[in-house]
Order: sequence, then C-alpha cells, then structure tokens
Amino acid sequence: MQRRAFLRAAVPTAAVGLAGCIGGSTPTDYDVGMGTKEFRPETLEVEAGTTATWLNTNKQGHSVTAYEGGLPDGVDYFASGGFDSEQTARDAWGDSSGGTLFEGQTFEHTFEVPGEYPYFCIPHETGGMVGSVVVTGETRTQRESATTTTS
Ligand SMILES: [Cu+2]
Repeated sequence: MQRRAFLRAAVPTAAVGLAGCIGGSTPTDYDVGMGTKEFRPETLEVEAGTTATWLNTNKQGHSVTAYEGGLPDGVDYFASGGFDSEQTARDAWGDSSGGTLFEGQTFEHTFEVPGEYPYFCIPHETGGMVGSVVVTGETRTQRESATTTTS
C-alpha cells in the first residue's frame, strides 16, 4: 500500500489576466523574490522612474535594507519598515524585528536616479543575503559607477 501526498501548496488559479489590481493578498507580480538566504535575482536592473517590488517568497522573515553609504548622492534612503537611515533600521530590527517582511509581504521603492543601490537583509547579511538594484537612464552622468566598498 502506498500513500500519496495529496497536500500541495495552494496554487492560486484565478490569477489569470488580472491587470492593475494588486490587493493586499498574495501578489503574483514582483521583481525580486527571496529565498532562504538570497534575493532573486541578486541584481535587478531597471530604468529610472521604475517602482521595484520585493516579495518575500520564503517562510522566513527577511528585510530589504539599503546600504546607506553605497547609495548614489542625494537619493532617499529606503528600507522595509520605512526607516530613514540604515542605523535606524538596524536598531529597529534588533529591538523588535522592525521592518520584517513576512511570507507574502511586499516592499516597494521607486528609483528615480540612475546608479547602483546596494541593499541587504538584516538577519541574513552575514549569510550573504545581499543584492543590488542597478538603475539605468538617460540622465546618466559620466561618473563611472565605481564599485562601492562598504566596510
Ligand atoms: Cu533574509
């Protein structure tokens, strides 16, 4: 006698042809997903003016937290939880897991300025869960996008 596993993850079958109607429930449209210790893709390339969406596609809690020192000059800081600095985000995580994206939760940020935007996941930073958004655009400066080294 064999037993078969009947249980499967509930796969939404109704998500066909829906446009422009993103509710609070499981989004099917996102740019960056999350694995156990990785962002997928690790590098996302978008055009200036694009809103990127992260979705936690993993069971664990993750964060999307920008490396403040690595951002292009003059742009707004971004982090899940809406913190306005990397230190605030790190502190909030340490205090109360502030900024956590749980499974199925999303974070969005609009990238207006061309450049490279490195970011990481606070609890898995040491495990290598880092990524970057590369924003391309016509207003590109001649500045080489020199690799920013963070210490
Ligand atoms: Cu993580």
